[in-house]
Amino acid sequence: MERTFVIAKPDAVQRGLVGEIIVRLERRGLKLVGAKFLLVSRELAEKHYAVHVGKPFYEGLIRYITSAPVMTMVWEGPQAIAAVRQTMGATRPVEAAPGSIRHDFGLSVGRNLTHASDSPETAAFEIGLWFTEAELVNWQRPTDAWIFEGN
Ligand code: D4T
Repeated sequence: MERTFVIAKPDAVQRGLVGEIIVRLERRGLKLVGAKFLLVSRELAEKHYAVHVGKPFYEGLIRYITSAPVMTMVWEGPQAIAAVRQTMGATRPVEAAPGSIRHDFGLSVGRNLTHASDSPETAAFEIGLWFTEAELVNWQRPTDAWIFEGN
């Protein structure tokens, strides 16, 4: 079973889309194992976006993610990383597939509503950065056998 890290970014919170994002991931069959609503510090934002230091959009990205509260989450499921990125859609909303969150609710890359880990290494790093082990919940769902093959 794979875990991935998700942020409903400030624009998603301000626009009242946190519930919509959660509904879509729940409906897909993914399982929520951690959640935290917070205002992101510059220090945490810089650690999260360290790979983008020096890029033209870096300062704007840090300003955006620290501008208002975010909802951070950890979701679990088979191939959760790929599944969640598919549900989010491509980074640029106008390139995101119809039916994806970024397509259905977004227009600008700098206001693309969500973040989701893009590889197992990134997921491990990001979950460790944003959550402690004690904040993640291992729990059983009776419906898992109807969603996860081989369960
Ligand atoms: P995140 O990291 O938010 O899930 O986005 P992606 O994984 O889909 O995209 P990314 O790492 O390439 O970009 C991180 C973040 O930077 C913003 N961005 C990106 C931007 O404002 N302008 C740009 O030109 C690019 C490439 C959007 C997402």
